[in-house]
Amino acid sequence: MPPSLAEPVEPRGPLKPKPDQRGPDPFTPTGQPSGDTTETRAQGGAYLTTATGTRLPDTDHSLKAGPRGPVLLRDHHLREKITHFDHERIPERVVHARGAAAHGVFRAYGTAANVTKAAFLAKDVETPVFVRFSTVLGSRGSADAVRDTRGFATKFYTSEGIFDLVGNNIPVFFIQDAIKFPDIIHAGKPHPDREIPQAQSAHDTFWDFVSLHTEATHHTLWNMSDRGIPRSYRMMEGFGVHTFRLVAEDGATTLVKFHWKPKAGVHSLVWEEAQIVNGVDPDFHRRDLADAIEAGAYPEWEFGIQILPDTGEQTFEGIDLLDPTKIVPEELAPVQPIGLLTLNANPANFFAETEQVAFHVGHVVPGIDVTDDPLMAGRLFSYLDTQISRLGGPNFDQLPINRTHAPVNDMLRDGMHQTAVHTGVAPYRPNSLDGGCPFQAPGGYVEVPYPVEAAARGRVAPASFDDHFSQPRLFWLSMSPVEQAHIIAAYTFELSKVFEQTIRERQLQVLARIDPYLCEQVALGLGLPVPEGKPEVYVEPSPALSQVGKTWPTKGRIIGIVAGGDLEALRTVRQTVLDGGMVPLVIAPTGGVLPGPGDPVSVQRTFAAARSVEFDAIVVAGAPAPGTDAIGARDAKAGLSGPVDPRVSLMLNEAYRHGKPLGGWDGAAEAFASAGIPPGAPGVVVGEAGPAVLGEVVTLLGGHRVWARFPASLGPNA
Ligand code: HDE
Repeated sequence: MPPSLAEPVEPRGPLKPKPDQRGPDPFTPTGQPSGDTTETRAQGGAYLTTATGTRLPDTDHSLKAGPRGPVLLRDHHLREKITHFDHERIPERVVHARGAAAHGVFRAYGTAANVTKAAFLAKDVETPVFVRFSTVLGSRGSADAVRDTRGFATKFYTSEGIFDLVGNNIPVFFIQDAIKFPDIIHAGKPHPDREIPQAQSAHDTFWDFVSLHTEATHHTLWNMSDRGIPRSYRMMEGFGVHTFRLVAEDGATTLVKFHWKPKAGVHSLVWEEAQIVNGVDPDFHRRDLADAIEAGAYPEWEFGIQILPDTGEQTFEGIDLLDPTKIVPEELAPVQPIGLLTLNANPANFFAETEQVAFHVGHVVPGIDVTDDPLMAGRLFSYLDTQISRLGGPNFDQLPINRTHAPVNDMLRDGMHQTAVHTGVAPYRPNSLDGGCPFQAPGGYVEVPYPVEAAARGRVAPASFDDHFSQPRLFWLSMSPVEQAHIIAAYTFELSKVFEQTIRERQLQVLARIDPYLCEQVALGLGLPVPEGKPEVYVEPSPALSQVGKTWPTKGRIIGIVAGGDLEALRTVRQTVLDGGMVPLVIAPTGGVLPGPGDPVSVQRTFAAARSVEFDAIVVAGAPAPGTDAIGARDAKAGLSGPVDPRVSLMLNEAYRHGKPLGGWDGAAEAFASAGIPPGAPGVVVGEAGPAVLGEVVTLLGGHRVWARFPASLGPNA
């Protein structure tokens, strides 16, 4: 039955959760299945109650001494309602505050079984997961498409306990030692006096720090590349960053780097597009993830490892594996797929799940161990510590989203927000009163007895950590010309927002040590002299780092269809888009259904609400209807003659400049011309009405952008 416009007057039965809102199976705080099979949503019942279940006949009026009299202090319902509201907010995460998450499942291929005994990596084992993506710098309400690193944190609810892989979409970090974390974050956060800019690195304190602290050069270069502005959470790689140590059944150890490879490909926004997105739809990435899952276009990643021998030096081909500012190029150690992650359910409640989920680098399971990377050591302390203040006490592991799916028999007791009702009298060991339980578990988690180097204690770092420039150069040389051009533009933009000239000049000196052409072009853009300095090292590029030049699936991509005269062709194209697993959005002057013969075609976006950034490609299905004024749909008229609506022209112009495939027929050429698109421009398909044009557009979309439209870097390394 369609929902009525009037307020309902009769209660209805409890609401079932939508299929994609089901969280992990309910478990008791001690990890046993709860046996609670009710599937109602909280607040799904018919009648309003207090927090303690007493039914309430009125929640609209405070208890008063008469209609015009004072409100009475004894009104418990008023005080409970307001007090609870007053305490609805908890502190946001100190970093990674802005995020979105989803439930899913991880299925292991079994290909890692020879290097790790972790039960969840054995062949065909399926493990429930919860994944939270995030930006780093912005606060909880900040925009999604800012230039920043993205968090990629995965909670595996394995049969042996929780494994949290708390990674990023960039494989290196700004610092080599955790003691520098407050410094980099203080530099990146808004200025302490005015608390601006929000969620940006384009400001003085950030560039002041990174230009002085050159171990940040590699990560900063990745941020300035297209990786800093992902198209979607679904289209990002993920990295464990640190080197981990795997332990096989026989005790043999291997060093590994963890990778997530998105099935949809690694794609980015272009900078102008990202800026428009942040105004038009600040929730762009959050919406994209939820919409895709709701539509059944489940995002998928392959989990992979680079396998590196566990030699005493903990280096590989001269690369220090304990240095988190270094990658191991895939050409030297290929990423070997070990399983598939599928995100298939949206959270039912943002606060309960996405906000309260608590990751911790120390949550590991038998078969996976950490290394002596000094950045990791600090993280092992920090994540537990931060949850205690953010989630208000030491019992956050009992929150439903954080509960392990393995049985829990700990001897941790009491504390704020304790929800378990522990039985037994002897939470200590040894005991006889509880029959000696819980016993220490044979075969449980044992830290690898890795020898500690005999050396004098000191605030020191290995000499290899002084190399801050070989890998930034490697990254720069691995980029395609168009990616290099984007990097030049990004540095130029960011540094042009820096007020202090000395900081800009200092950063140019850093760029000179990455590449002379990069430095020269940025200096040119800033109108500053090119400093002395040149790269000190020779490195081989790693083609695997480039995002350009490959072909990717188009499933789940969004095709805007501007409605024109030929409804029949529009219907066919719309259906073909759907059949291809993509999302068609029909754009027209007004909402409702398109006027014309045959089955009705619904409009998803009006000219007033549509903006190019929402679409991966646009098809103009004949001459678009002109008939609205530039403000709204009030004066809409049917009819195809007249000038192209300026909002359609703007949409096509932006899509063109952002390298998006375009296609159309019957009058589309005029629409493209109105957008300033030259005839015969690359990636603009004008032809016969219908699927042929669409086919070409989709083929172009497989390459993500029409790269030929971008000015490429013309430097000597191009
Ligand atoms: Fe984090 N980081 N981090 N970080 N981090 C946090 O933990 C920290 C680092 C990462 O979706 C905090 O629960 C230190 C590297 C992600 O809930 C905090 C250091 C990498 C998330 C914290 C690092 C990350 C966080 C804030 C330097 C990639 C979001 C709230 C030693 C490998 C997790 C929280 C989520 C969150 C500390 C560096 C990834 C304060 C001290 C390197 C994805 O504990």
